[in-house]
Amino acid sequence: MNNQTVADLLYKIADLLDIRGDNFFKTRAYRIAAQKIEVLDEDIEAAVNEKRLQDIPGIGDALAKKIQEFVSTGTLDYFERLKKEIPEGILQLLKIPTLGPKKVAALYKELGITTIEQLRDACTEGKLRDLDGFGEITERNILRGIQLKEKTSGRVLLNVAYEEGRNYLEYLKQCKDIKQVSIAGSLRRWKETIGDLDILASSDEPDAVMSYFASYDGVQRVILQGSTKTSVLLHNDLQVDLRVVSTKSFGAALQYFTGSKEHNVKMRSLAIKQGFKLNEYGLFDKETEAFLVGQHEEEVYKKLGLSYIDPELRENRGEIKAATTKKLPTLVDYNDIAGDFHVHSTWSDGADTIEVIVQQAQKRDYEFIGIADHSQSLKIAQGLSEERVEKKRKEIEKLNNKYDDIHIFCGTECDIKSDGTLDYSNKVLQSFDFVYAAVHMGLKMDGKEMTKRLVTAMQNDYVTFLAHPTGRLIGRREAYALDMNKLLEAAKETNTFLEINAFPDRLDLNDVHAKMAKDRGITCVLGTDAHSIKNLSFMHFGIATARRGWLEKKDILNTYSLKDIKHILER
Ligand code: DGT
Ligand code: CA
Ligand code: CA
Repeated sequence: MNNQTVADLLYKIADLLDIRGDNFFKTRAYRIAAQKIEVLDEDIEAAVNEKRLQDIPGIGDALAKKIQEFVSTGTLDYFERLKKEIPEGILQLLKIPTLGPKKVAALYKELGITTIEQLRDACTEGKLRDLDGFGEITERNILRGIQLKEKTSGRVLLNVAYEEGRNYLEYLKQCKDIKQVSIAGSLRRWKETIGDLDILASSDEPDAVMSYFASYDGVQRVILQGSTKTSVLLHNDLQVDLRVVSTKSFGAALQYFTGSKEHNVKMRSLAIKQGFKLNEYGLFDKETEAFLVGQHEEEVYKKLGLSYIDPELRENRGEIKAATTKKLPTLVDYNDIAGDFHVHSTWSDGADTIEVIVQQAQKRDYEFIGIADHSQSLKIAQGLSEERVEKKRKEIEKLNNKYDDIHIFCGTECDIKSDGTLDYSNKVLQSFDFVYAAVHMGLKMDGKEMTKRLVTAMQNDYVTFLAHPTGRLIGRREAYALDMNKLLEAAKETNTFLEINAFPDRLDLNDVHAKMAKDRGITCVLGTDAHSIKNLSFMHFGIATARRGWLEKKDILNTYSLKDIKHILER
């Protein structure tokens, strides 16, 4: 056992004691000892064996006894007991700037929060502001802290990981020693940012597979190479982990390595309750250790009495309970989308003409496409004057006559001014088939004002959709500190469809908000915010976000028949 491991343990104990509220001198003693051991220039095991621990300044009898126990047995009873009182996972919360032990303790005791995911959800849902010593500002600071942490810990946007993953998978599929291969981890769950890429394969020749994996063109260096796990770093510094298992275990391993960790923890305890043991090798009988299932993921869920849970739902947000009672939603499918409402053309700041966009939409088998260019005040994006709106409408009319197997909706992404009024007169707004209201300027206002601004905009009779409602840009700009409940209430009241913007750095509404909208009976609308035809392919990130928010077909306007959409928009 090396010195750092011992030091780390002592630091952990100090943190846990801090959270428990123990006195300062006690926790300080652990930290001082940890520091001394970190810089010790001999092996701690030697000091233990020769009973010289107490010679190290800062280590008294009690600590020496604990260190000795840990070094000789590999565990420490005191630490194990402490972890029963306060879950160890909670320690990662301390790494978020602005969160000290007192706050972490309150989050745990009042809301049962033990992970960053839960904390993010609680902040997003506005659950912290009512706790003693917290407020809306704390929520915002915590969200900022989490974002900052993700940024600095090198997470990439979903689309970047998606591209890399797809290419790597294509390459692996050509390996003759691989029987099955799949993406796992957060990418399989379509999370909005990805820490590292996880791939799972089955094979009888793991070493050959690992060598093939490490020889991929995009590899910058091999971090570690073993026969069950190999990790490489790609040229863009994205880490990729490959695990190789036997065919018999492929399903159980896929379940395990897809995560999320929180989902898995629940799954394992459910298995234990039913007399099973679940791990990455399979589902076993707890008593006899006999292998029961493991080849197919579906079998694992089935054996535990659950309906199959789609990877996008595996975030421990109630999916396991819903799967026991057969109440899981039938998620919107990646093929259910009949068109895209949010596309910019050369009329404003898009790169392609409407006709080129239409042809590309046909290739995607869309039944309709919505052209939503910017409004007049947005000069940097060549927003359209009222006269140009008219000309654009004429062009769309012509194209609608020319192409009869696709319908083109003439829309706009109209700016919402600071006071909530819109950038076009009602007369002009009325001339569009649909109106996205959107904020692009004057972002510096507090949450209350911004909520009012958006609500006022939705109250305009001609506004049909609210574009990227929270304004966040992942890793670059935080969401407005909106009163989400008020916003949703207003959307419901005014029959406004809320956008799930599919552009990878927006994904706005996010999964949690999308679910809140669904739960209130609000219909969402998907748009890619494409500024070139290439961006039309972002749609699947929007669908994934909808699926992560438990949305079904009926919850998304883009899945309706063209006839129904026209009817709804005419209202
Ligand atoms: P990421 O990479 O941060 O975007 O998120 P994930 O979910 O891909 O996490 P990662 O790469 O650390 O691990 C991949 C999966 O492996 C994870 O979702 C669940 C499983 N896993 C990893 N470590 C543990 C663990 O300590 N316990 C359990 N139950 N599952 C784990
Ligand atoms: Ca991962
Ligand atoms: Ca990983």
